[in-house]
Amino acid sequence: MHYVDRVLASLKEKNPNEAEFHQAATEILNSLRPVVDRHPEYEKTALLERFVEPERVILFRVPWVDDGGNVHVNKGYRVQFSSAIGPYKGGLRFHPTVNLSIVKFLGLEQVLKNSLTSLPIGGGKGGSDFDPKGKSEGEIMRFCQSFMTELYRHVGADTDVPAGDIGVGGREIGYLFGQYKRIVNEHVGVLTGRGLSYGGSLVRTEATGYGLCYIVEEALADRNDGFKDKTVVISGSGNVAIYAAEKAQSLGAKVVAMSDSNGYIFDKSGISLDVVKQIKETERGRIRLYAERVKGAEYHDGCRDIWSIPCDIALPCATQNELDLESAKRLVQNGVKVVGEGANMPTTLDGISAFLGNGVVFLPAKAANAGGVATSALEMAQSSGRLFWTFEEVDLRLRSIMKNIYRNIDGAAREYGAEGDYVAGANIAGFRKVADAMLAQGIV
Ligand code: NDP
Ligand code: 2IT
Repeated sequence: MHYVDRVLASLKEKNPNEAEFHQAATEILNSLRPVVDRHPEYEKTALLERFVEPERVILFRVPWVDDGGNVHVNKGYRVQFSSAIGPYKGGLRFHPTVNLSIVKFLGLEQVLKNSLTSLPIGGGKGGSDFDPKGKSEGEIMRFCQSFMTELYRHVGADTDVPAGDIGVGGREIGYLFGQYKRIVNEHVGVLTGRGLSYGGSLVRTEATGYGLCYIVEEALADRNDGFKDKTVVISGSGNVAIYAAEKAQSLGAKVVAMSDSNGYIFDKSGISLDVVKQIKETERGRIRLYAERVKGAEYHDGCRDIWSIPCDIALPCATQNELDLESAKRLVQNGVKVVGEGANMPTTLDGISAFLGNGVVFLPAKAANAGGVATSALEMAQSSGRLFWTFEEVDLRLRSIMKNIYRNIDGAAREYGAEGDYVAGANIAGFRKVADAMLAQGIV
């Protein structure tokens, strides 16, 4: 049996009922077959077995009291996956679906993503099955304080630096940071995505969505094309989706659809992003309201059919496995040219095969959404240097990081005879640096 197949079989046996983790590991390890064949030292040092096993998994209780005086208990998670190339780094997700499988798949993806940024950050991920929807400000604050009252002992500016993800934005990072500072008595860069008044970086809010458009732009430029006059469909209407839409529009594209977990809006004359921002960022309301406010716009229940809208560029920016084989086939039939993953693992494995098999330019999450964490690393650099860079400076760095990622994944794919297969390219390019660091550091 091939080394990769043995590692995968053992991973599934030792971690049953972790479907998302199996999915991420299968995609990654399958890409690494030719790399492992060239490097027998990996098998000798059980490098793949160590690579897929988190260094540390922390599970904890998060008790909190709601406004009515009722006591609730949620689960808290932090998976410190790999510190081979830097301190653990990765977001926190608050969503009722969060479980160990999801946190582990996100953590494994993060290890390779962070490597691709070329910055010195290891990989981790965390979160809770807490549902922020419908909670009051006070409830959100008390939950964040309780979460950090346990987490603080496991994190630190040079140890593990969490950030936002689904359900965790600037508001939550503020409450988490306030509690950390109160307990530890240190004003340090222990979280990224902080507000600009207390150590945050310009562009961090926009970074994931902007970075996604920068790498798509690079892939298009490589084919003598660009965003201008392209029709774009973006799923989600959270942090990543909103700033992907903003950048796509500023590069001359027309964004015609966005969604949330209830349904999607279609506006053939182009989405008015101010209205989306007002609904989502200010009111924390549902995307359905858009169609009530903008003439000519349609709302449809159910988010999956967003992929039936014809477009040149599809940017899934909501959640894992939101784009399956059937949706991929519809996009292909409707002539999609580029798919850029803003969310983590939004496309199922058979969906990815459909894109690759039909000549669609497919930019996988660990490369395409790396702009967020890359800008987090720039926030860390500014924190330790006691510096504050301008918007233009951070944006320029982000752009050059995304260009560099594109060149690296394109180059790695070519080197291994898989030209244009950026899934292989991203997995190989990300893995190489982690593997080198692991080999150099001995059996740890
Ligand atoms: P937000 O919480 O800001 O927004 C999430 C969006 O996705 C919302 O529109 C939400 O709809 C929708 N969504 C969430 N869960 C589901 C679901 N189960 N089915 C359908 N829609 C859903 O999160 P972000 O924008 O930060 O994150 C979006 C994706 O991008 C995630 O996969 C995240 O891991 C990834 N990502 C985020 C980065 C960041 O910097 N924030 C960096 C890199 C990747 P609703 O409001 O109805 O729940
Ligand atoms: O998935 C991701 O890369 C994030 N949620 C951002 C992580 C970070 O540390 O900025």
